[in-house]
Amino acid sequence: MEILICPSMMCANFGSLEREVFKLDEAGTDIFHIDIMDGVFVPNYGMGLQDFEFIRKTTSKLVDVHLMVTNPGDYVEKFADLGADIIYIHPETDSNAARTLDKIRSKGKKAGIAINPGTSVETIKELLVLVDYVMVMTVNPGFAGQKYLGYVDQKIEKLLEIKEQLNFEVMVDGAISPEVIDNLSSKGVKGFVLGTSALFGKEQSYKEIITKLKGENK
Ligand code: S6P
Ligand code: MG
Repeated sequence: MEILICPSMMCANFGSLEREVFKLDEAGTDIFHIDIMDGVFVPNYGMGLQDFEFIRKTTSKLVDVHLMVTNPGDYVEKFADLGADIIYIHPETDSNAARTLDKIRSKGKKAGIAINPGTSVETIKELLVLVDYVMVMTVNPGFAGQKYLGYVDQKIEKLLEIKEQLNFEVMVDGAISPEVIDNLSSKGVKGFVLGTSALFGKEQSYKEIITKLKGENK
């Protein structure tokens, strides 16, 4: 099973964003991952609409948007219209996540939920028939460069057991290192958001890193 590599663009070098996108595209990126934050749902700000639009027009690869904002239902149509291929919402901050997921799909886009480390499978169970992707946060969302929270592994296993039957893929986001990829890809996790732990700020080129990760995790 080929893994999906999703660079977290808030970790890129903004001094040369266009070059970063070209290099990552050419290196084998599958999905560009764009973190949007509102300073309320998480205590930080991520990328903005202009960043999203710039990256969207600079690559023909898939682009996702990870909405770490309160009431994400108010924004999904906007991002669908701007060309997001996959839209992740946090059900923890949406009083009608089922409606929001429907909205995403009715725009012809793939729908995803991103779930915090403290959110259990039981609380999102009914949403699983409405999603294409479940992105398990392996850090508390809001910041790059944190530590991997090992207690989330149990939840990942639970989701992997039911993913075929309910027809969704499992993705992970937060402190994803090459070791974590080895371990989780062998269990059936499909996609990996890569930030400072595996991809950005390293001596090796993006191409060397991504080629190696894909070669080792088939
Ligand atoms: C922040 C965001 C993530 C990070 C990414 C950073 O919570 O959702 O996408 O950008 O996890 O990766 P790393 O390897 O620096 O933890
Ligand atoms: Mg993210």
